[in-house]
Amino acid sequence: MVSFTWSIAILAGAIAHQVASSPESCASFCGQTSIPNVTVIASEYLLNGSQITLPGTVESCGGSDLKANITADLCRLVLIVATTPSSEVQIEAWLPDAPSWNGRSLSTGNGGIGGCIDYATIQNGAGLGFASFGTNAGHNGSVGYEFFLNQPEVINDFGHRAIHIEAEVSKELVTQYYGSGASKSYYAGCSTGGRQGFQNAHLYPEDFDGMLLGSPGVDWLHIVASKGVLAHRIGWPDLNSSEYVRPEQWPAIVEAQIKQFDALDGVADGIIDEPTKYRFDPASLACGTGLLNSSLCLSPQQIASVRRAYEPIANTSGHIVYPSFELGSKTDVFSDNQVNGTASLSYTILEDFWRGAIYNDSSWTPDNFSEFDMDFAIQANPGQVNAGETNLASFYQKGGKIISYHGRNDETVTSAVSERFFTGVQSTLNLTMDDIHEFYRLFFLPGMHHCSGGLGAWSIGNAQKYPYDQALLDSEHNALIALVEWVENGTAPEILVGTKYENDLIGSNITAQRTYCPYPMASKWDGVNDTSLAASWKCVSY
Ligand SMILES: *[C@@H]1O[C@H](CO)[C@@H](O)[C@H](O)[C@H]1NC(C)=O
Ligand SMILES: *[C@@H]1O[C@H](CO)[C@@H](O)[C@H](O)[C@H]1NC(C)=O
Ligand SMILES: *[C@@H]1O[C@H](CO)[C@@H](O)[C@H](O)[C@H]1NC(C)=O
Ligand SMILES: *[C@@H]1O[C@H](CO)[C@@H](O)[C@H](O)[C@H]1NC(C)=O
Ligand SMILES: *[C@@H]1O[C@H](CO)[C@@H](O)[C@H](O)[C@H]1NC(C)=O
Ligand SMILES: *[C@@H]1O[C@H](CO)[C@@H](O)[C@H](O)[C@H]1NC(C)=O
Ligand SMILES: *[C@@H]1O[C@H](CO)[C@@H](O)[C@H](O)[C@H]1NC(C)=O
Ligand SMILES: *[C@@H]1O[C@H](CO)[C@@H](O)[C@H](O)[C@H]1NC(C)=O
Ligand SMILES: *[C@@H]1O[C@H](CO)[C@@H](O)[C@H](O)[C@H]1NC(C)=O
Ligand SMILES: *[C@@H]1O[C@H](CO)[C@@H](O)[C@H](O)[C@H]1NC(C)=O
Ligand SMILES: *[C@@H]1O[C@H](CO)[C@@H](O)[C@H](O)[C@H]1NC(C)=O
Ligand SMILES: CC(=O)N[C@H]1CO[C@H](CO)[C@@H](O)[C@@H]1O
Repeated sequence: MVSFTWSIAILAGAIAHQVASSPESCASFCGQTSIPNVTVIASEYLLNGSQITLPGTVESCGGSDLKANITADLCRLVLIVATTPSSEVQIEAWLPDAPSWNGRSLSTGNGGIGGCIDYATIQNGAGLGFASFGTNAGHNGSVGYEFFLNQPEVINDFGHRAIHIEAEVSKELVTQYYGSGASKSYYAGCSTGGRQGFQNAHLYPEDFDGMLLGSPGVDWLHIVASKGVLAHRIGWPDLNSSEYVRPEQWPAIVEAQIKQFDALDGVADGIIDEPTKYRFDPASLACGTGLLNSSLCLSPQQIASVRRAYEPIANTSGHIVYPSFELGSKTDVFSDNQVNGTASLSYTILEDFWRGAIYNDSSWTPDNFSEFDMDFAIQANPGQVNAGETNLASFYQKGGKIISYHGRNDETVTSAVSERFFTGVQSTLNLTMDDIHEFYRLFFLPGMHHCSGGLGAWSIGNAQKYPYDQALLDSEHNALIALVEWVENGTAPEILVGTKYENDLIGSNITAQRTYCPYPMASKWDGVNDTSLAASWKCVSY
């Protein structure tokens, strides 16, 4: 249990840092800096409560209408860092005035194929007093492939370099701006941001003291490839084939899974708490059984397709390399695959990345995608993007801490990926469960989609999700605060409490809360009390 508030912690952090910061000191940070390869292209002093527009933002990062909320009186800097003669990253820095600076720094990552600064996490971080940083990972835009064509160094930035550069530049900048370095350096990211974090802990263990890593896309190439493999398993791109299962059939298939498995965890709430425990047989949805009407029921060939869709993925030499798709999760990432009767995969990252970075071929399409294309990508591993490396020994030995979380209803990164990675780190480092829990704790959140959203009580101060609930800024309800207390006070998070709000609007009326537990413990209803109260959920070992 927590017994002190975050505001006390902020003050404790700030005492040592009474250095002046002001519009003048902000303005003085413009142009060339003494940090090698770094140019400040914009500096502006902004007041808490104001809102800024970000003109020039590319469409897929929010467009010219993109706005950001200023959450402290701060100095905002925009930096360009030349990473090689043919590549550069853009870094966003929000530096709260010295009185509200908590003495720490917070860096952030990206999503998908990157290219967008994570303003949501920066806003949250600056609001708590962190000197907060973001990066475009070396290119602008989260859709497209042109930025990767013939640009191996841009791929290197996205693949492994951008977060390291962000960490180094942020350390230098904090020292120059405040006159003293950050007491601790943190990182928070989700999805690709989670991948970047784990990879950074492996490659550059000195960069951060604590990392909050959501729904991590470790083994990124298999994650992306799986969308193409599963689409082909259900008959795509031949929309007329007898194997093809149409988009409108999938919600009924997922509904049937929820009907069958939901209550087995003790609570009929529409949430399958542990989807990896079950196997689903679609035979009950066959035409003629009466469960589904004539427009949705499955033919024998379609039943075989659905079975295949829920099998794990093996590479071309027969080794299972990617776990089964999550039961109870919406299937759009592979089943939303036609536009007006023409085959077209809505999950565009596959085509973009294989075009731009794997094959360097702007005419490539995933129409004939197979496990050969998957294996080829794993072999090539451009920019070291795959990031499945479980050797976190240096990060562990220096005392770094990782809180990871993953929704059990994640359609994009199957949550079993986190289970496999955690177990992999444990075995690579030869750690007992107590040992690994000294530095790495994984929390599963049943009913959470990818990074946020879903039926579950998913709000835990998630990375990439603005705003924080100002009434719940404590180490039980906010995972970043829990991380700080673990790193700085040695208080490891025994539980996290997730919150569900009316209309899923963070900060509005609370409709439910639930206790979550470090894996391999799981959260189970006590069988008696109100399921919408956190205290009714206990950590149990399965
Ligand atoms: C900024 O804050 C307002 C008011 O709280 C909110 O409605 C809006 O969504 C926020 N915008 C961003 C970009 O976070
Ligand atoms: C920013 O303004 C909000 C709203 O007035 C306030 O709650 C918050 O404490 C301020 N933040 C800082 C860092 O001053
Ligand atoms: C500056 O960039 C060049 C490549 O453009 C690189 O060789 C050099 O190491 C960089 N300097 C530092 C201090 O990072
Ligand atoms: C990204 O966009 C910014 C302007 O918002 C620009 O300064 C920068 O050069 C662009 N980066 C790349 C790699 O195109
Ligand atoms: C599918 O069948 C329809 C009509 O039966 C036909 O118009 C269409 O061209 C076929 N599409 C393909 C990709 O074969
Ligand atoms: C089949 O069921 C779906 C969902 O309940 C409904 O939208 C659709 O109209 C039904 N089709 C027929 C042919 O009854
Ligand atoms: C699909 O059809 C709709 C309605 O006819 C049209 O508005 C839309 O542009 C079409 N989309 C594509 C990609 O052709
Ligand atoms: C398949 O996966 C196994 C285990 O990771 C690996 O040893 C093997 O080289 C892979 N085969 C191919 C063709 O990539
Ligand atoms: C793993 O650790 C155990 C003690 O916890 C030790 O007995 C064993 O030799 C270690 N194995 C390896 C391969 O280091
Ligand atoms: C650490 O613990 C002390 C005493 O329990 C408390 O006063 C302080 O606020 C804590 N700091 C953080 C960052 O949690
Ligand atoms: C929150 O709950 C109160 C009391 O039940 C109600 O009056 C209010 O309308 C609710 N607020 C919202 C935003 O729904
Ligand atoms: C936390 C909580 O509310 N516990 C209650 C659960 O139900 C039992 C039996 O009704 C009560 O005794 C507990 O106080």
